[in-house]
Amino acid sequence: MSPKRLRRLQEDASAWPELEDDDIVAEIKSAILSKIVLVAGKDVKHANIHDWYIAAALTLRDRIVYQWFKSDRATQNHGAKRVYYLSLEFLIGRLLTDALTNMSLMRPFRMAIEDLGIDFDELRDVEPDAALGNGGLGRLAACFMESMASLAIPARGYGIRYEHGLFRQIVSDGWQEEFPEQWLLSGNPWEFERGDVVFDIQFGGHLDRIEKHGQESQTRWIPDETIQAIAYDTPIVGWRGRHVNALRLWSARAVDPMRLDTFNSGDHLGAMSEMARAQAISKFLYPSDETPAGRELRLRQEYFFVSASLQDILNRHLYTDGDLRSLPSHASIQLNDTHPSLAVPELMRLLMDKYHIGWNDALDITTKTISYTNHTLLPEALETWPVELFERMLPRHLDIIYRINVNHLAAAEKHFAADTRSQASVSLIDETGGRRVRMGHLAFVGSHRINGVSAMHSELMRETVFSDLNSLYPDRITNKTNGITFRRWLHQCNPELTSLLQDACGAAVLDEPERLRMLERLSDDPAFQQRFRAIKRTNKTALAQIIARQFGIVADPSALFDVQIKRIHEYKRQLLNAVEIVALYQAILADPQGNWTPRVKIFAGKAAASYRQAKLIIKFINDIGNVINNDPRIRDLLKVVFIPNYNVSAAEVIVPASDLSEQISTAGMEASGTGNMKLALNGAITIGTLDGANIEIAEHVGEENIYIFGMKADEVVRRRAMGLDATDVIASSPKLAGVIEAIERGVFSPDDVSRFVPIAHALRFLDYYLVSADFDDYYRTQRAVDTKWDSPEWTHSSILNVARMAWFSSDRTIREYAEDIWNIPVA
Ligand code: T68
Repeated sequence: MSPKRLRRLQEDASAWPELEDDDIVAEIKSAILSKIVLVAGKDVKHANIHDWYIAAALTLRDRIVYQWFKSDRATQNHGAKRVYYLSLEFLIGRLLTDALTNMSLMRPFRMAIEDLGIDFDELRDVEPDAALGNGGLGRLAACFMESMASLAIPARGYGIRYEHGLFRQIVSDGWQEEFPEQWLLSGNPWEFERGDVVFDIQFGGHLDRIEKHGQESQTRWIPDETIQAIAYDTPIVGWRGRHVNALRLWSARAVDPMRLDTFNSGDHLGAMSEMARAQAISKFLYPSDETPAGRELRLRQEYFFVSASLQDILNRHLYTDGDLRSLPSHASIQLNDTHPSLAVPELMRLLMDKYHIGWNDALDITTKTISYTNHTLLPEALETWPVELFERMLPRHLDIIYRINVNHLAAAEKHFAADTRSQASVSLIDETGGRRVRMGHLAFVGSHRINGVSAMHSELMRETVFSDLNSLYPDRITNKTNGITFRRWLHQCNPELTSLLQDACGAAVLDEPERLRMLERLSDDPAFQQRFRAIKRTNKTALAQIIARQFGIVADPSALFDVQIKRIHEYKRQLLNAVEIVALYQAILADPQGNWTPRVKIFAGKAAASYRQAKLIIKFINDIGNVINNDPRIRDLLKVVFIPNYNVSAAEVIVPASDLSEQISTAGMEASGTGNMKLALNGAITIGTLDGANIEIAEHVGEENIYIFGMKADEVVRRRAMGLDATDVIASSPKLAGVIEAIERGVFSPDDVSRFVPIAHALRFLDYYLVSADFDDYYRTQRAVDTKWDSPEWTHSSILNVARMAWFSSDRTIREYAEDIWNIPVA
């Protein structure tokens, strides 16, 4: 088969059945074999599994490239508007299976690889996760990239090519330890280094003001440090391979590799210090912000990738259009959180200082082009930077921010009249306790649209953090509830369920998720229920085997798999889950012959390296697991498993194997959540609070098919206003009191009785996250789960969860962005 015919087959979805054609398999085999020889430079008989992976990835990449060119040409020919998605994080995971499914080449590749005598699953597992993100925000960016490609929206993601992604978590004696992650160690077959796409990024120095007679004075920035940004492009293939976009990640380097004079004088390390300083920028994801040096590096990262991306965007626009005034009709720049907020002053600077556009036009172009997504209202996560640091690192940007602020405050003065509190609250500069630049405000004022990520979160944005800005600029805040890509989070991670869904709803369900609704009529059909349950059982068995192999813990696949997988954070309340486990343990001990539902409690997640309480919670989960898993009186009715090093690939195994999805954040604190969507889509029933997108999930799946408990957001506010002491709730809850006493007696830490005293103390006196206040309701709700578990009613609800999740596809979310924010037509 000619490559031409193969490409035609890939492009034409109706030719899909032909893809089993032996010719295609033969063609792929021969391409892989030649990569082993020509790229790895090895005789086939010496190739190791890693060589096979690289050869397979490159073979696939060759086929993607043609599609990529085609997509680019089409965009150019139609003069289509492009989206630029600026994000410091892209939590991509593995790309091989993603690209294979989207190119409709999974079956022939699998056959070719197996024919070559290589185990496909083993080959797939060789690929390291690209973990260029911390959690939900980074994963959302990756889902959005896939959806934009699937919807054929011309888009480019911009970020940093971190040499080390999110740390590798090892759990040693129950404690989290962090190790550097090395995803690039053995090369990255997906990326193209663009040696010719290089931009200068400048820092520091001072400003010169040039007074021009009778004109606006001009400001010139004389920076004193220059480094370079080099582009690396990774193709992102959309569903059915119809469209391919690029993710462009920047790597930092010094202008000169070393100072020769210093080297020759004998100072070999000193000669390379400039290189080290430059390269530090793209070395690590989110360096610790505990030290001033760490914070400064973070701001350098933010400016570095914003400046490189904007220079690139403007270059491309000038090349295709020639007039920067038309930028807003050809480009939409979406800021993923405040991390790229410097795009506002940087775009202003480039337009004014480099392209000589006047202030008013520059501001108009900027606000019409940029929009901003907010992902958190937690005060400690709202980014601000000391004015002093700005002055030193980015004096021209501070100058521009001040000028934006002057105009903005004049409008605020008019709007708020005598209300000086509101005037101060909208200022881009926080004057309370050391002057700081408010990055969220900067992004807000420099954007035409600001969005939250769930209905409740967007409403809270209007009511709390941005209420005054909202009153000054009404209608700027809009909601775009998050979504997930079904290709990765259903089709790839749960192929058996996907094939059942195709049987039940027609093959078109892969393209039209609304068809999942057709499951509703089958939700009580015993034969269908049985098939549905069998698939869940198979997925659970696979997970149980991993758990047995890695931790020596026996997890019975017939038990309820109760799963909490996400970053470890106090507001996400893994502690509430753990406290409930202890209460259940005590209840089983008190009534060993009771009719208890067997459960496996599964946790996975990383804590920020500097977050002590979160790391103590990890230790707590592991220690209670140690006691409970080894207590013969429990007769395996309750197991606790902490799966280390949670990442995208681990999620792809855990999600399809879950029965119960723990979404138990303190109401008002989780902006949206997206794990909640992945789990429900795979048939897990949610136990959760009325927080973030849980509320919308409840509306879609129906309140009979979800377990809601706990205080609502307004009740949380009222309860906190009464103080954080939980003595009252503990006094009225013998179960909670029993748990806290056991913790204090050292039942779970016999080697160090005081280890968990900080946890007990928080439960008693510092109940900011309302773990104690919500405990009884949570415990009660878990017992309702027990009652329904493993019944036809349970399966019915589980099926209805799958049937009613279509709305949570990130395709829907992206369509809404395209329509309301980017003004881009979607086919
Ligand atoms: C998450 N935010 C939200 N932040 O917590 C989650 N923050 O509710 C939401 O579903 C998700 O965003 C997507 O909208 C984060 O993940 C970060 O990871 C982060 C990283 C650096 C600095 C601050």
